[in-house]
Amino acid sequence: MPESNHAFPYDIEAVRADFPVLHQEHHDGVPLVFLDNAASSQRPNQVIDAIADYYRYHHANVHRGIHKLSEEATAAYEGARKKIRRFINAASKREVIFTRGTTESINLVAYTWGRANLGVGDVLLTTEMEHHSNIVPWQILAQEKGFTIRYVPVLPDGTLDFEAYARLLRDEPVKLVAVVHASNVLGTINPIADMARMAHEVGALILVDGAQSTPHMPVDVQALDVDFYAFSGHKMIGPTGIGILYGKRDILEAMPPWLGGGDMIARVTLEGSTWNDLPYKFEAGTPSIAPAIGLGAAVDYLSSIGMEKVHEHERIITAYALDRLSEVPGITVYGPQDVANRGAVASFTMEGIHAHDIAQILDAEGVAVRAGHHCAMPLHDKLCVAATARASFYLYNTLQEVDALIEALYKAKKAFAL
Ligand code: 7TS
Repeated sequence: MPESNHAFPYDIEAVRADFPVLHQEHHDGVPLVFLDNAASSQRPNQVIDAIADYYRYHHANVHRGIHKLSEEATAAYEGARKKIRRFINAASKREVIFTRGTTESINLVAYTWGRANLGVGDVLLTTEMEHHSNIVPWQILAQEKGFTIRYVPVLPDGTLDFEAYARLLRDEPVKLVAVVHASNVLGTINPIADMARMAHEVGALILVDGAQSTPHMPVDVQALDVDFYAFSGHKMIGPTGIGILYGKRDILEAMPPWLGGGDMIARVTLEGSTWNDLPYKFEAGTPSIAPAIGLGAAVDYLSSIGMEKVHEHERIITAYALDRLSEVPGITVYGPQDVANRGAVASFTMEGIHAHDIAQILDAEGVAVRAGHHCAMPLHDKLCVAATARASFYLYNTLQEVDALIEALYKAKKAFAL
């Protein structure tokens, strides 16, 4: 068991000092222990300052004005896109589309690529461990287009059933695999490079939901060889209302646009319109300029630490959390036990106490966790639980905060006379 935060690969106190929200008292003198990072992370001063600086000194609409402010805003907005391209190693900035977040990115693919390419007789293959945002858009489209959705089962150890994946790819006319990189409930990290190779072998494309992976580990879209990759800014110390859809250039070029309006056109006549180049074809209207710039600053911050180190910190803290949770009588933790293939979330149930009651008692102790189905109802059905409590960690969390969680859980047991 690591005894101190010196085991971490970077100076955790220096990182914490950058996040003002962490230094408040929650209820009457109880320090805040923020363990709800899978829902949304906190922001450092560097991100807050980048947004404030933009609004104070550089704001104008982008891609339009000939004046200086518009040029500055455009340079900052496009500069953020370049930073994000580097962060995920996309081949070109044309492959990096700004959206409102993971949900919108997946919907974009569903309503453009999906609507043009999926029909009666086709199969879309997804999994039982998806967030609703990688299930519901496909269900809505399937009702319209008549294709079939099949689900790769989750095994009792919290990993995907790869025999079933191989069999479904072999036996079914799969056109698209839509899979999560890291589960927001189980923590499972799926072997995306292998899954992409297998999908491509049968001529299918692969879309990856990277909402819980991009913030926590190095992501290289070219090494993974994925066709689409979606993620959100707010889970990676960036602003809300901004996210990314990465897509391979030739696939994006062939896709029809989604939202129509300003910026996404090359020429408009009363008879019809032609489309702008990538990525603008998919960015209709005035974009979320300040959030994009904030996301650029978030990427700078994460890169300055190094994503390998962020991941290493999370492996240490998750191993410690799993270890300490297993000491608490009556607790069941879901997902793989091996932290090599697991992200920094620990979802659990406690015998005799509902997940919502756990979260409420923890809150009184200053410990913020989420309780519920975490937008993964089919997975909770599979686990045969209505709700779990979830502690999720990020780059600023400490071993002492895990200890605070465990102490608060013992208080919950006491409150319920267990
Ligand atoms: N995919 C996964 C795996 C997620 O965890 C989430 C959000 C999303 C997609 C949707 O992201 P959004 O930014 O478009 O909303 N997950 C959670 C969660 O676990 N608790 O709150 C939100």
